[in-house]
Amino acid sequence: MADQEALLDKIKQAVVAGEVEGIAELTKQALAQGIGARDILEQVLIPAMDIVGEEYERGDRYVPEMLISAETMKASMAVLKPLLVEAGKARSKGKVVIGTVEGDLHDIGKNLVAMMLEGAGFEVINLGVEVTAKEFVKAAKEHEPDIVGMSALLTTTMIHMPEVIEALKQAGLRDKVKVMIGGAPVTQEYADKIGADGYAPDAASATKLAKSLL
Ligand code: B1M
Repeated sequence: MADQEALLDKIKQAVVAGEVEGIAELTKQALAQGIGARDILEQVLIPAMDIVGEEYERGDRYVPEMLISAETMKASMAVLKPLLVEAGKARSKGKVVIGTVEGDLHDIGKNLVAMMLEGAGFEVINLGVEVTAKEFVKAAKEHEPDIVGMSALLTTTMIHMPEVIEALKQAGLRDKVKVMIGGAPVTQEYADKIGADGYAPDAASATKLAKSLL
């Protein structure tokens, strides 16, 4: 038990310090010790990114250091992904087109949401980052999803969410898809204000929300 705690702490410190090399191995060790993929994610990786964010906010860390921590988290998540996806596997529940909005490079949370949705049996088309309203509409036409999901981590980029909703309206697609949004600065109040169909604060509730929207 103490060994497991020490290992989890090592993973957390590695993410905070941005030690990409060795993180996959540490993650595999944790899994081999019987620690669940979801526990590693929720008890270690996400709190590590919170520490990184707080340090950045205090001015104790610069953007490149924030990036290297993000890369470290991604390397750990790559090991966890098959397990997280497998954990909730069921047959296709519907199709989701998801992306981070225009001007926004943050993709860890969005990828996590995509991963959890896949695990819950959704087909997910991940458009990546800095997705413009035009690109969301193009993807909605091409893939005919049940849900369009948008993520934003910046107060300066969440303002693109209503633009996407408007563009879907203009393209005559708004009635054909549900829109769900999320990301740290986004709230239920904001979702209501811009006319989104739903908001989720984290990846687990995003999956619940997606199911309920259909
Ligand atoms: Co940036 N960054 N960053 N950053 N960064 C934040 C977001 C910030 C809060 C840090 C801080 O000041 N404390 C701050 C935003 C302030 C604000 O607007 N309120 C900030 C800033 C300012 C910036 C820059 C402007 C810095 C600069 O250049 N001066 C810059 C902007 C670049 C750009 O996007 N144009 C920038 C850059 C970066 C990096 C590129 C270095 C890197 C991102 C790398 C990457 O993602 N590939 C980065 C990082 C890593 C962070 C922090 C530290 C961590 C974000 C993260 O991955 N969290 C972040 C501080 C923080 O959040 N603690 C910060 C972990 C992730 C699992 O959580 O993304 O919230 P999250 O996702 C959650 C939920 O939000 C939700 O579920 C997810 C899983 O539970 N969710 C959804 C997310 N999307 C959803 C969609 C849904 C439903 C739920 O439905 C569709």
